Amino acid sequence: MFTRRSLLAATGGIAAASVARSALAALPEPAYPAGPQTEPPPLPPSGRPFHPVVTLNGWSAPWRMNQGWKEFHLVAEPVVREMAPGMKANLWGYNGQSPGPTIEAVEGDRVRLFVTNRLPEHTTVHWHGQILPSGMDGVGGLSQPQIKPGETYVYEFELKKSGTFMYHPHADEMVQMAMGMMGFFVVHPRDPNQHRVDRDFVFLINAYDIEPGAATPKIATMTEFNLWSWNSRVFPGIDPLVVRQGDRVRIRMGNLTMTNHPIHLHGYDFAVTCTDGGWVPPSARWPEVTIDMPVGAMRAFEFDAVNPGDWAFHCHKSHHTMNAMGHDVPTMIGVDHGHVARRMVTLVPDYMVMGERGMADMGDMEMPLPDNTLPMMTGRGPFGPIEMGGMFSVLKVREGLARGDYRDPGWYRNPPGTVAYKWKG
Ligand SMILES: [Cu+2]
Repeated sequence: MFTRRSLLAATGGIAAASVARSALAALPEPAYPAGPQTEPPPLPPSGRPFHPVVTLNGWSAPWRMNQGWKEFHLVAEPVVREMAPGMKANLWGYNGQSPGPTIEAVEGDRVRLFVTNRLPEHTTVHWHGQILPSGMDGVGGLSQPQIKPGETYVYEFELKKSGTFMYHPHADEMVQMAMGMMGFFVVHPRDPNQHRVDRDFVFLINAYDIEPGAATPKIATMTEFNLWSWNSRVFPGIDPLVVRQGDRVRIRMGNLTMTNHPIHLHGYDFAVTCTDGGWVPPSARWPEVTIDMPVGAMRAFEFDAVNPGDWAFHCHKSHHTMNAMGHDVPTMIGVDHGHVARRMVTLVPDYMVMGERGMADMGDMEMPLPDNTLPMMTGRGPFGPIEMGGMFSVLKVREGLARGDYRDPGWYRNPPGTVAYKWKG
């Protein structure tokens, strides 16, 4: 799980922003992820200590220390992302994946971020939420020239505050964000015991419009997306959030879609503790069970995982927990088209009637699908079909897990007498 294919960057033309030429003699190697699974992060190999985050279906970028600078290398390039088993998308991302790797550093670190452009068009990187010099803010045309294909640019700044941030292009944004270019950026407190939690999960909320059977997103779509994803994965491709009972848990999210998402956690109430503007003072934290994620914003919430079980965790917009194909279905509830179906079958042997009693049948149906798409309602749990897709996962709270164990423990075994049951009169 910790092995990563490391590929050497072909160094393109190098344009230095404000860095000594000697520092650019050799670029840091950009590491690549092993796959679309969640990679539990190793402890920081160098630099100041911190408690690393877990990127859902993702990973954290390695770095090297160079004369007091913490150096990262992002390569912007086309990638293939498996959104769930059975469907792959042609996206743009960083270091072989969309989203790119999570950048983790510590308040006070001086970071040097090399960005190599291997896209067919120019790009930049904006460091959303960071307090930095205007010329490092990454807005193409405004704060710097765009990075042309083949060029490498350098961003250098000191991390002024800890918190929850992200990065994304500020060049041809509509296209580059619709294609999946984004990544998480966590700045840990200088004191590792400040804001300390036991498990700290991060993901970006994103969305794509990919026709069933196609693989490349439609980049001009404004609101009618058909794949609602977390870290460019959809249920049942989103890993569960595995937690040891009693742990203090933090979940951090950023929203880079074109609409808000009310993210709902079952089984718990939680406190909103951080935004991309900073930490919420304890006296100002507010309780929720659903947190609305505004567009272009980040939120973190925390809870003590005292209640064991399998707890649904999802967007509360019901179209966002469905995959492609579910959005243009006509309403057939109450329509008796039995005799139409009998006639149709004589003409079209595979003709199928759907939806006259609702659509729950579809969650348990083997339907022929075009290549490279996903059923709109899918997933199986211990009691049957879960009938979900898109932005849905499960928080799995279990007794007695080891500290660093994030492996899926399977389904929860409910104690006797604690499951809803059928009334037999
Ligand atoms: Cu949503």
